[in-house]
Formats: sequence, C-alpha cells, structure tokens
Amino acid sequence: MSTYTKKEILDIYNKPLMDLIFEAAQVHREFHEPNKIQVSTLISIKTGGCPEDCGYCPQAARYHTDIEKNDLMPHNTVIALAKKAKNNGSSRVCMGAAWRNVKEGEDFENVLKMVEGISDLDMEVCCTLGMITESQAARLAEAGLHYYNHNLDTSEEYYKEVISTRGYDDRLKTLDNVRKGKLKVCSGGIIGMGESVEDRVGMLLSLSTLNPQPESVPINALVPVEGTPMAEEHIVPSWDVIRMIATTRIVMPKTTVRLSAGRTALNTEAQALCFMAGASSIFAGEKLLTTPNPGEDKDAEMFETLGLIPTEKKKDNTDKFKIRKSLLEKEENVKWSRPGHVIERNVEATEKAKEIRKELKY
Ligand code: SAM
Ligand code: DTB
Ligand code: SF4
Repeated sequence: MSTYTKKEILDIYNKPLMDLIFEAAQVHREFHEPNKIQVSTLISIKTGGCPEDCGYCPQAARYHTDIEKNDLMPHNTVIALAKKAKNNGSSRVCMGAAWRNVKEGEDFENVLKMVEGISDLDMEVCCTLGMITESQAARLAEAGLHYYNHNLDTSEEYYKEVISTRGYDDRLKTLDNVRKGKLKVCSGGIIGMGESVEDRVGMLLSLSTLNPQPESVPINALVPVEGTPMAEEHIVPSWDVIRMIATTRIVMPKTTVRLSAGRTALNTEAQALCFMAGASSIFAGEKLLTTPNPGEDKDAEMFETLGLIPTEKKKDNTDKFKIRKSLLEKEENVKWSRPGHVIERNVEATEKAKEIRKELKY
C-alpha cells in the first residue's frame, strides 16, 4: 500500500481547486461508479446522557442541550425503523449509541439481536457504540455486523482541545480491535471545530496510514449545537468540505467517502462538487442522530437533478448465499421464534460454521 506523507497531503489539499477536483474525480472514476451513491440511515438507539466531554457533541451529559434523552430503544422499534429506511431506498442502517464504551450485559445482548434482525432484512448494518474490545467486535461480526464506526475526529495534536475524557490512543486501540474482530472499519472526522488545515491533513495522515486503510471514511462538517462548547463556531465554508472530500478521495482511493453531517448547510451545487470530487455515500432522513439532515424528499430531488442512483446492498442475496446461510443455521442449531427472530444460536459454533461465516463475510 503506497501512502502519502503529511507534506504531500498538505500540497494536495492546497492545490488550485479546479486541479484538486479534477484529480480527485479521476481517482474516483478509476475505483468507483461516479453516478452511484450508497445511502445509509442512522438510528439513534440510545440518545444522550453520555459521560464523555466531546466538545462538538449534543449528547454529552455535561452540556445543557435541547435533545430528548432515551434509554436503549426497543428491538421492535429499531426493526420497524430499519424497514422504513429500506423502503425509502437505504441499503444500510447505522445504529448509534451515546456510550463511552460497550459494556457486557443486557444492552449489548439486545444490540446483537438488533444487528441480527436488520441483517435478516437483507440490509447492511453498521454500529457506532463507543470503545469496544476485540471479543465484542468479534461477537458483533458474528451477529452479522458489517462495519463499525469510530472516528478519529481530528489530528492527534488537536484532539486534546476537543476531548479530555479519552485520548487518541484509545481511539486507535478500538480501531485495532475492530479490525482484529473481522469487522470493516469506518473512521473519519469533523471539520469546522476551529482546527487548522494542518490538523485536517494530520487526521487524513493518521487514517490513510492505517494498514489496511479504512473501508469507509465519514467527513462531517460541524453542526454547531446550542449548549455545547462549539455552539459559536462558524459554519465551515462549502469549499473546505469539497477540498476535504477531494483530498480524502486521493489519499484513500478505494474507500467509501461519506459526505456526512452538515449537509443542510450545503446547497445542491456544493454537494454536486463533493460527489464529483469523490463522495460516494450520504446519510438519508430528516435527522442524523440528533441534528437535522435534508430529508428524503430533498435528496430525491437532488438525485434526480444530478442523475445519481442509490446503490443497492452488495449482491449477496443470491441463491448460493441463501443455501450457505441455511447450512450455517443448521450448523449453529439456530432456533427461530418467527422469521427474522433468532431465539437461540449455538455460540460454540463448529469449525464448519466459522468457515461458512468467513466465506459469506456474514
Ligand atoms: N459515542 C460514540 C462515539 O463517540 O464513537 C458514537 C456516537 S458519536 C455521536 C458519532 C460521531 O458523530 C462522532 O465521532 C462525531 O464525529 C460525530 N458528531 C457528533 N456530533 C457532531 C456534530 N455536532 N457535528 C458533526 N459531527 C458530529
Ligand atoms: C459519522 O461520522 N457521522 C454520523 C455517523 N458517523 C454516526 C453521525 C453524525 C452525528 C451528527 C450529530 C448528531 O446528529 O447528533
Ligand atoms: Fe459521547 Fe460519542 Fe457524543 Fe462523545 S461523540 S459525547 S462519546 S456520544
């Protein structure tokens, strides 16, 4: 894997904008279908009351923000929201929980069942639950999780200005656990938090030198929220979002670049330049986790205007997949209460079952 130095990434970021977009678009077209956009829907399965002090986050308990706090959402509600998301064209659901880390116990067991339930809807599943251990990552993978999101957020140097309750090393350790647990890595960050261009580039250096590089990199523009320490930050100029997306695309050619939080501040023209420059995914719906997002109607209009097509879930819904999956269920003695609801699975899976899971990436 060839990677770029910090100086090289900085030079890319600072290119004349037309050159930067053109170069990024060339890389994008080499590895991705330029008119296809993967669409994910976020579900905030546990909202607010988080013990961490991330300066941007409305869900930190210590900031007085106007969000509705909730304990873990019931299984049926999550599945109903996932079905709705599928009907609205999403191929993936990302469940977010305002936890510092995943704790063993009832809540984690319930999250595993949610992962199974969504995966049985033939959708891809992603989670962002805070820090996790390698064995928790492995259990999520076994339940059918595809990606785990855990952002580096900014450069190692600027991290201390944003969060004091954990360090950059903690973040990197979780990413390592995610990899070892055989999950795909989704990790990116936020721009517009008062960081310098060097910090943006520092974050891209950290991400692009992970080996292997993350399969997915969300680029968020800060959504300043009343009550958080970053409430008074200015909305980041759209040019910075476009530069950041383009640079990400060039230094991580194969990754899915997600144009994430902050789209309500971008008009269709600015988003079009982001897609041109390599963004290949968005979050759909009226709400991200707690903050506003453009909503399905607006996005449908934008897709129509730009001739973009939402991608479907990667084709594993083949007969071969179904046959192998039913064999796997036999191997693991899976018992169902009704379709989609596993009530028992032999966790001491046989070697054969493990092999099939590996083969199916399931
Ligand atoms: N608690 C988990 C964690 O921190 O990893 C998962 C949830 S957390 C809300 C997921 C990500 O949302 C953060 O890492 C951050 O990048 C992004 N985020 C949170 N608040 C944001 C805001 N106001 N604007 C933009 N992005 C934000
Ligand atoms: C990511 O990088 N952005 C998404 C997803 N990963 C989980 C979350 C954005 C959250 C924005 C603030 C909010 O809505 O609370
Ligand atoms: Fe908690 Fe995650 Fe928000 Fe930080 S970003 S306060 S860890 S929910």
